[in-house]
Amino acid sequence: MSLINRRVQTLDEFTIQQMRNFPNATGELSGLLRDMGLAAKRVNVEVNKAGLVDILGDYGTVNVQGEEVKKLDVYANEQFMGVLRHGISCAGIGSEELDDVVIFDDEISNNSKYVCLFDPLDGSANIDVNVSIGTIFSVYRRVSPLGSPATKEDFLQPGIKQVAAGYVIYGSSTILVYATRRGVNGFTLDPSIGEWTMSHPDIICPPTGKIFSVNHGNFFKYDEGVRRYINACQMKDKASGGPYTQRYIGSMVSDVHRNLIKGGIFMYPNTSDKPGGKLRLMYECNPFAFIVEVAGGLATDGHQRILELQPTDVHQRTPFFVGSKLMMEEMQTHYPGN
Ligand code: P6P
Repeated sequence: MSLINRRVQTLDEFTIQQMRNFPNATGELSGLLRDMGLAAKRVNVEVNKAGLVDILGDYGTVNVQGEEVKKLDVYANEQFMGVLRHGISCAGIGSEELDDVVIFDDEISNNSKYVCLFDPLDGSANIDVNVSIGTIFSVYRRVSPLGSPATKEDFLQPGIKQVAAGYVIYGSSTILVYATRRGVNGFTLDPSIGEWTMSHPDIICPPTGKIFSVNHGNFFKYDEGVRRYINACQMKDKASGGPYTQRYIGSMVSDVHRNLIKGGIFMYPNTSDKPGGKLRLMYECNPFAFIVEVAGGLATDGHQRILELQPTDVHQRTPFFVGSKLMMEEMQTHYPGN
């Protein structure tokens, strides 16, 4: 069949179709997801140019258009915060880039149902070596009364309360994956029409896999149970579902996305020098935990389900284990205290 006639569903068409499944839907969540898609397209343009920074001028300088060249993560933060502030769906945001949450506090925003937390550009240290980086976001329904400004309690909800979560990978192609309780779907940016087009419908995390992802450089800083599980992964043979391979890009969105699609386990355990772990609960671990659980996988801090952790701070960290159900269950048998 000629590609010209290929019927491809766009993100906008998909979110509107999803809304039709909920006759009482106001369209606010669909609107918020489309807003995130717009900001991601803008960030994608700048990320793709990042390799040309010499032509564009170093960050903090003024480029040929006379505009100040911003650090990409600052630019990305402004893009996501901007579309949400000027949309009709979000009352406020929390961001990896900002010390505290931002309450939009205007009449439209105060009547908006949702708040959003995001890491606007995770892994940005990888930009100058052309490794994929990404955006990670999480959406909660407010617990504070509509008509009033959002409050801190709207942001400090356990991950189980998320209504949607997603990520963008700015890589060899640019993909946006998001989950609601109804499923996980992936959209690849088609630059020829500037639209997110359905490329990964109904993503399911394979119940097992052969990939384990962990920073081996920290091996002797991990708890004994984690070291025992890593050794077990390295000793897998055909009879025990192996051999396994270790894959670790050092960019969470890429590592977790690959394991979500192919099957595998991603681990960022606590270490002797980071006893609380490195990754952030609210805008890195909760979104991925939600997405992977909806797709059939599991996510814990080594002891309990990530989505059941009660947050006390927007920037708090947690040990993080996420991936295929059977691999996660095996890992948990090695982890101390289980
Ligand atoms: P390490 C990137 O800085 C990041 O936050 C995640 O994207 C990534 O998984 C992790 O840190 C890598 O950390 O300590 O292994 O370099």
